[in-house]
Formats: sequence, structure tokens, C-alpha cells
Amino acid sequence: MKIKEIKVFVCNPGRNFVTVKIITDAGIHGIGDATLNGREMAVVSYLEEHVAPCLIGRNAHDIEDIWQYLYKGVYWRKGPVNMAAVAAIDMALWDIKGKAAGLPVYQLLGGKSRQAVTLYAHASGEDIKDTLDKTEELINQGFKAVRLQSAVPGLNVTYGVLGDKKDYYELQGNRPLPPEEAWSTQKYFNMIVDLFAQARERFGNDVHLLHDVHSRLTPIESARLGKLLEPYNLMFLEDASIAENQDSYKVIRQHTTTPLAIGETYNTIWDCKDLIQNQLIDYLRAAATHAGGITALRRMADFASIYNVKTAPHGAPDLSPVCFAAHMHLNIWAPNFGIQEFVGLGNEQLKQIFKHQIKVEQGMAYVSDAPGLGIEFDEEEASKYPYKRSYLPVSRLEDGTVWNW
Ligand code: EZ4
Ligand code: CO
Repeated sequence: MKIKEIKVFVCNPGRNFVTVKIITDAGIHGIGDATLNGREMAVVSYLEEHVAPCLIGRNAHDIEDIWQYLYKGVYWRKGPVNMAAVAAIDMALWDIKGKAAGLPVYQLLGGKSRQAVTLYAHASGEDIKDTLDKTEELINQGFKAVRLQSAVPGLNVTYGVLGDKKDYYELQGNRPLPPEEAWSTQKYFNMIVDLFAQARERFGNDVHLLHDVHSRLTPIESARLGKLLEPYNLMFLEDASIAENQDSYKVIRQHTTTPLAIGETYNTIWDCKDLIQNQLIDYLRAAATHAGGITALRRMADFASIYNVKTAPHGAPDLSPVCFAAHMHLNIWAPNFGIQEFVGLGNEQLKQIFKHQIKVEQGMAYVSDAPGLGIEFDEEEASKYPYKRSYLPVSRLEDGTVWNW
């Protein structure tokens, strides 16, 4: 089964998505997600100019060889642009292999380890009360785990919280130039412990609570936060600090038993090898789209399992439903799966472009049994929503210093 053609699409049904389609001479095609938020066109050009020409005529069944060819073979390893391209090709090839076999991808990975996938939803509010009201709505919808974010009094905009009071801010996604947000660790500390104290008071101890620091704290500040939050029993604290220096997590780890999660920006196992091997984290948040696809994530999950690290794939709105589908197959298979981040199934335009059978009920997701990834991409529908340049915000301290986004 030879690769005949590779097409790359960019559409913007509310935000940009890059989708790869591989067409074979057997009449089977597969799709993959290559969306890199704010850098979409770099991946498009990388795929069209540098990747696609090398793959025409190859056997679409050779997933591992193609992965190694695109990773080792090109000399320039790692990196977000490169690995998003590798990821999309890899997903599309798994989709094709599943369709050729007449089996959903999770069966090719080894079959189901569980019946359904536990999701965590987002409650993001303008103040503590607003966040807790939103948490209550989600608990009433059946969610067993909720990530709580709240605006920080005194700061103009806070990560994860609405800009225009209408919508979850990351869904707006169409900014011709990067907006800027302010950060103050002190102001954040004045709010964050109260948020979780009030949440436990109001909802009791059964619901799982999570929080994303979005890398705004230094390791010792994260250690302090982890310690202060211990009484409220978080499922995990996400991106407590940047871990370019993986050893720095030892500082956090030696001070707190609050479980730690990291990895949504990671491209390869090398970004987290020490974190995992030294048991400095509890959940790995790597995403199929940004860490080299299903082939790479399967390998990372197996490595993590040796050190009691669970998987908790990134599920933000800038990952396309194709990535969500890929995660569903990995999640239902991985013996060490933990939890899947979930921000809803998207708007109507998105549902018309990406069609799938994943069911979400009572905070649990059910994998599709259709062959391959079980998701289809409507090219014509997608062409109605062309690419628009768009950026993530940039974060600055109150004195103007550029800070971690
Ligand atoms: O800010 O995906 O856990 N989720 C996150 C996301 C990230 C975006 C960046 O592109 O941290 O919302
Ligand atoms: Co995050």
C-alpha cells in the first residue's frame, strides 16, 4: 500500500487547525493533527516542502520506519515544528493501518485496559465565587474531576480566565498580534489557597480538583504552593514551574506531597526523561500532536509506567479533534493512563469539519469502534473557514519584565 499524495489543510472554525491527509494507492486515506498554536504556518511549510516529497511512494504500513526516518534521518532532531509534522504523519499512518486492518487503533496497540476514559473539565471564573459556581455546574453534569482557575484580583487578565466575560478566552483565538498579560506571584498567592479551601468546603472530598499554574512560579514558590495546597488534596498541580532544568523539580518534590504534572509543550521523551526516571512527577501531559504522534506517546507511556508515572494528555482547544481521537485510543489502551483534559467537543463549525463518534457522558469519554482513528475531515466544509494569523498572549511582570507564558 503506497503513499500517493499528502495534503495539508489549515482552517479556522474559531481558531486555527492544521490537518494532514495521507492518500494511498489502495484508496485508503488517513488524517493527522499538526496544529502548533501561533506558529501554524511554519509546520505547514515544513510538511509541504520538506516532509511530503520524501514520503511519496513509500509503504504506508511502515509506520516505525517512517517515524525513524523523519526523526533520526533528518539530522535536526526534536523541536516543536519538526515534531508536530512527524506527529501528524504518524497519526495519519495509524489511521490508515487501522482502516486497512478493519480495526480501531486501540486494538492495534493491545486492546482496552478500561471501559471508559475519565475526563477533567475546566472551571475558569472572574473571581472565586464565579469559579465555584462553574465547578458546581460541571459536577452536576457528571464530571468527576475539575480544573479550577480564577482571575487574580489586581491583574488585568489571568491565564485561563475570560477576557471579554463571554467565553473561555483561549477559544477566541484570533489575534493578529500577541496580547499581553500581567503577572504577580504575590497577588496570586493572596487568592489561590482560598480558592481551594472554599472548593473543598463547598464540594466535599469526592470530586477531584486540579490546578494549572502555567509555569508562572519558580521552583521554591511552587514548593510553597504545593505545601499550602496539601490539605485540599489536589489530583495534581500542573506546570508548577518551567523544567528546562529537569533537576529543578527536586526542589519542589522535597517539600511537598501534592502530585505534580507537566509536559504539554514537550516534543520528545528527552524533555522529561530525568523528571520521570527520578520520580519527580506523577503525571505526564505530553500530547500526540506535539510529541511525535501515537508511536512516540506509546513509548513514553511505557517508559513512564516503570516509574509509576501516569499519562494525562493535554486537551486544550488548540489541539484538533484528530488529536483527541488519537488520545482516546492511547487512553483506553495505556495500563498507566491517569486522566484526560477536556474542554468540550467544540463549536458547530468544528463538528461539521471533524466528524467522529466519541461519546461523552457523565464526565467519561467512550472511544469510537470505527476502524482507524474513527474521525473524518470534511475538506469542503473546512475551506469555508480560512486561516487567520493568531497568537497566544505574552506574559509580563508588573514592572514590564517578560515572564513565562
Ligand atoms: O495554554 O494549549 O492545560 N492547558 C493549557 C493550555 C495552553 C494552550 C497553549 O497553546 O495550559 O490551555
Ligand atoms: Co496546561
